[in-house]
Amino acid sequence: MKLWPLYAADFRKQKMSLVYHTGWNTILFMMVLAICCIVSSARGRQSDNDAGLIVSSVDGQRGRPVLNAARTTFVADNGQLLRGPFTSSEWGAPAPYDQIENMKNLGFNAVHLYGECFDINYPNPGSTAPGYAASRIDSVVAATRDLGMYLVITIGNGANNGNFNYDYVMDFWNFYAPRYADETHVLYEIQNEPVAWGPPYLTHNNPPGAVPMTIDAYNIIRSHAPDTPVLLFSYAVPWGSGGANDAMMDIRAFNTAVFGDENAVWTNEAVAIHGYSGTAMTAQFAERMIQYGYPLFQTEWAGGIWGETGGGFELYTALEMERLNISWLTFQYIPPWGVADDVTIPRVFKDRVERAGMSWPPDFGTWPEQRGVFGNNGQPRATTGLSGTLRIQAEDFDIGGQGVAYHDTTPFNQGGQYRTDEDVDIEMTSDTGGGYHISSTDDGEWLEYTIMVRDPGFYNLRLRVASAVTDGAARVISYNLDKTGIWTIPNTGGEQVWTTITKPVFLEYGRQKLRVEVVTGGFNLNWIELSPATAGPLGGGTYKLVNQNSGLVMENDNRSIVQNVFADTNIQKWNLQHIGAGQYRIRSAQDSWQWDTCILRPLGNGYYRLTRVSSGLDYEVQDASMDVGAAIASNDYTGLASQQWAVQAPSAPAFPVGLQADWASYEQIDLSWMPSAGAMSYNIKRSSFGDGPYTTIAADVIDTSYSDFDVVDGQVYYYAISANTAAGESLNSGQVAVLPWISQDIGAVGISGSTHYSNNVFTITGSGADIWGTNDAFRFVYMPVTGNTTIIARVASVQNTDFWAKAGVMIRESLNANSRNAFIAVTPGNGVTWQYRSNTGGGSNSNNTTGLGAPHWVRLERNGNTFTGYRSEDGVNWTQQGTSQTINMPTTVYMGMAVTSHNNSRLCQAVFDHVAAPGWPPPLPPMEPTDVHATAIMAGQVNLSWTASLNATS
Ligand SMILES: [Ca+2]
Ligand SMILES: [Ca+2]
Ligand SMILES: [Ca+2]
Repeated sequence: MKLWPLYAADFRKQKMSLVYHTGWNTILFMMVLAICCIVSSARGRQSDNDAGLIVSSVDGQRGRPVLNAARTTFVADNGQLLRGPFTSSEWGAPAPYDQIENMKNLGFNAVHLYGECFDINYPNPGSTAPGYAASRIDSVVAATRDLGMYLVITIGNGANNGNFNYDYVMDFWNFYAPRYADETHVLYEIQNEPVAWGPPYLTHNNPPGAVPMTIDAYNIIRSHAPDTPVLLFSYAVPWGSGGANDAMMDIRAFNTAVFGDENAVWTNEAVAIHGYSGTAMTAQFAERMIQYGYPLFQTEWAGGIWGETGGGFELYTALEMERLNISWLTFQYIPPWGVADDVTIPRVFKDRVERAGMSWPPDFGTWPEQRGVFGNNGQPRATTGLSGTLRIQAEDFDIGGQGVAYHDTTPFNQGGQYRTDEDVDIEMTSDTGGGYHISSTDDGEWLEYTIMVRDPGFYNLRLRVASAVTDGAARVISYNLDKTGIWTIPNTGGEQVWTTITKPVFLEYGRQKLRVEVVTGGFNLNWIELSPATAGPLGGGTYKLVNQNSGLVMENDNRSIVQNVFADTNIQKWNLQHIGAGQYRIRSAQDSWQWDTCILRPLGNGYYRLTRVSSGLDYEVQDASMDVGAAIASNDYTGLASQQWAVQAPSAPAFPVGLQADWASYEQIDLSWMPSAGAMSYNIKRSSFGDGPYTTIAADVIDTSYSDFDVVDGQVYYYAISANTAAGESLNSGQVAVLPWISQDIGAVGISGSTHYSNNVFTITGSGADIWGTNDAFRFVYMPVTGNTTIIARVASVQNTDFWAKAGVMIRESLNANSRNAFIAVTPGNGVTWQYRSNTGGGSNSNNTTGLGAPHWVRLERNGNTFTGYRSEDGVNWTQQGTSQTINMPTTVYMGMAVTSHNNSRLCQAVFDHVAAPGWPPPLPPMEPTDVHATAIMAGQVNLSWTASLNATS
């Protein structure tokens, strides 16, 4: 079994195999390991005695990286791959020592440094000469040396990407090659992306001479630093196996010039590659280069993740580099600054690795978890197209042991079958097909399976179960999301009487851990199946796609998509064909042009999300425009009406749009809307709960406005309206929530902000220069509150309009810009900040913790005149941010959520959920009662009983 192909060093293999192949003993062994770590502060990296230990103390300088035996890459002195994020000293101070040290906690042992950026005019008089960042580079060399990490130094491109300056490169290496020649932890990478594209550089004219430059720079480095590993070429776009053939032209030219032999075998060199031809092409390039015998080093790539516009760590290239045994440096930066994403933000890096069950043996610390796939050559079991079924045997749970791949409450495998060194209980099964099943399930146990979902969408999830108990229950989690809720396991009439239970689930694209939780045990589990839904939520046919916000339809405008007034023309109609898993091909009724493939995701209110299969992003009308001709684009889904679509027969009546509703007084809510095409009258509907069920409070209203007098101050009301037309009643309009919260801009904002509320999620936009100094400018969603109070919210996201954009919870004395206030906020680039203005019109003070980012919880408490801010990763464990402040405020203050873009020409969008404040959240709708029993007692009397339902008050 090739589980961990990365251990080049035998000592490590032995130790790690102990970890993997023991169940109960794992924890004990890890404890012993931990104790060893504590007592061994100085460890000889080159010695075999303790090199397998996981150490997080300062270690001192590492030995030279060497090419591994398989000649795939440079590895550390203990055989580990080099892995790291980047920092830059091109324009200012690089990451400081403590931030570099923190990288060890993220599983890294290396740093990529863009040391200087070349001056395109060098050596013209007045241009910047190499050496300008020497003291900054020295600091990173020293920090990585002391921390026992490796460092790859290169020349960055600044504003001249895909270019190089020959004189600068030569003078740079004449300056720096001798400077760090004796630093055994340093590698040199000649020049970042000297050409915008991939190989062969020999034939590139723009700029020409990248191969001669490489040859000359290499000779300079070698003349000063004979033992330092050198990375060559730094191809931005490796471009598959053909690219590898082209790269061989460059390599042969290099070899001939440097070694006098075009087939020279490298001993201290590797080809640097970036990932900008995509995962598959990059991997194909690497495989071919390895066949040619030339080692590689991945020194830059970045990408998105399914369902997110943001960048961040792109898993799949990293997984390919791990599979191919190639060291990698990802394009996420070490705080405090950089040009991509902060690697310490969990959403950017750590969460992605964990969600995917990705693992590697860290040089330091205890993360990532040591886990892997059982069997299947160590590769995740993958869904097989839009019609095939993936069956995962329950007994093939992941490798990693107790607390990592599973939780089991009893020592040893009580069934004694199949995997006898694990604690999970496994028996032979009597079920069809034989094999084994999981037995002795107990409350709270769980099992994990790393899977690969190649086709996102709707699946039928099946569990093969047998149970002699009536109250068995499970829950299935994947992509870190609850897919099933609590799922009752029926009593099948015996522990060997098997049945299959099914639930429809939505699965995101990609590698993910699928976890089966035992909510209430007592059942047996043989296998788990995933098959794509064979029918979609809508039948195939011709539809119009109508935006909920604008009421306008998608139109094929010469193969770009815009919104327009529906005029029943073919360019406004679309043929939808279900191809499996809820995925639909969408073709224009005009010319059959296939516009896209989308998953139709019903929202329960008659509308759909149109989620692109390729990206996971959702179609929306750009900027929520109401204008004819506005573009249709895809973006992160935040629940806005402009992202919700009616998929309707062309003849369906138009639904009303433009519904507005707000308090007119404490006893009156006024509604108004735009007249809709074909409407003869309107029906007014209201609910106390989001998305209904609605009660029609007025029917056949002729006007386009209405006043609701049957309301009570302090409650939340949801309204929707429908139109009555000759063709019948329309779909309900989008819903409007009337909240006890008030939303307004504070101070001098450049653009007016907005607040949208749906399903307990607030989407708030705000502009404004800042909440800081003597005056604030932002969007505030608030309520007046009297006395001691607390507000809690999770900042689910905050748009990066500036590293100092802010989204958080605030208490302020007044609605004036210069008001006293206390504020705890999440920023895109500066972590969580606690700040306050103690005097009206006075300055502001703050205390921030970097390395944190949305999603993150914030809490603000008032106790008398003492204000305290807290932050939390999970809403359970809270850490005070900064110190409590005494601020004189009146008994009644304004409390709520605040968003500033820190950029007056832009709106910053922030999403808040889990908001808790006095009287908020409003009560949930009661669930239907269950288990209703009627018992005849005597003539004239029947007794009824039922199970109390969630949230019911009577
Ligand atoms: Ca057990
Ligand atoms: Ca068990
Ligand atoms: Ca089985």
